[in-house]
Amino acid sequence: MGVQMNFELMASMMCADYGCLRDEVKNLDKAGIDSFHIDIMDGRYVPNFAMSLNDMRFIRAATDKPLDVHLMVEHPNNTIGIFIENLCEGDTIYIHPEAEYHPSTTLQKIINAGLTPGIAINPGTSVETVHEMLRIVKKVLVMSVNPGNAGQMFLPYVGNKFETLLALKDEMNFEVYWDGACSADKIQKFAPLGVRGFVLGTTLLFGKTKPYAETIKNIRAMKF
Ligand code: S6P
Ligand code: MG
Repeated sequence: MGVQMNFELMASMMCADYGCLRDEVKNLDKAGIDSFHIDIMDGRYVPNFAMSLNDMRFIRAATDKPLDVHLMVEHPNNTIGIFIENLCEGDTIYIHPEAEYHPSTTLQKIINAGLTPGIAINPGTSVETVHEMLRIVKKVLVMSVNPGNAGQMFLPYVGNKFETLLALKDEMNFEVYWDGACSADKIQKFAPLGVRGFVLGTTLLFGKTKPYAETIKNIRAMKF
């Protein structure tokens, strides 16, 4: 007998078709996506530019579902205000702790604004170096690829980090999320272990082989 698993699915909007962004948002919304993952890059912290503030604002206005904003920028403390003022309660901002001298100050600004604070952890960053921040964040986004691009290969050594974080999450009151090369077999394995949500990019959602509604329905119908 299968067990009903309760997990969230986020759409990685850097993989969407910008020729028809409004339709993309509408279709994903109707297909039952839980939130929209917004990858903001500055060309310095990562060697790429993905989405911008304007893309984020457009999507914020085009849906009532939460946004999940992943800042891959140097010194987010300098610009956090412009993201905060364009988001609302229920939205999450993740920062990369190694991109800031005092990441807990930036996280405090997110908390004070009534948004959900999160940190994103790179494949090469160990949990030990961010341990104290686990006390103040609500979400931890584990990067299972190096940040900067969609369509990369899963890095198997990241698996151990999920185990470490899952063992701490109840005591320290945060949830664990997956970002990068997320395939159905990863959801099948990690949802039952307690990973709360998965960012779907080119691997599972935007390959364009099936309508979004069918892909999402198939994932939710998986047997655990
Ligand atoms: C990577 C970014 C991610 C990607 C996601 C795409 O820097 O943070 O959110 O958009 O990994 O998924 P996929 O399946 O193409 O790896
Ligand atoms: Mg991301």
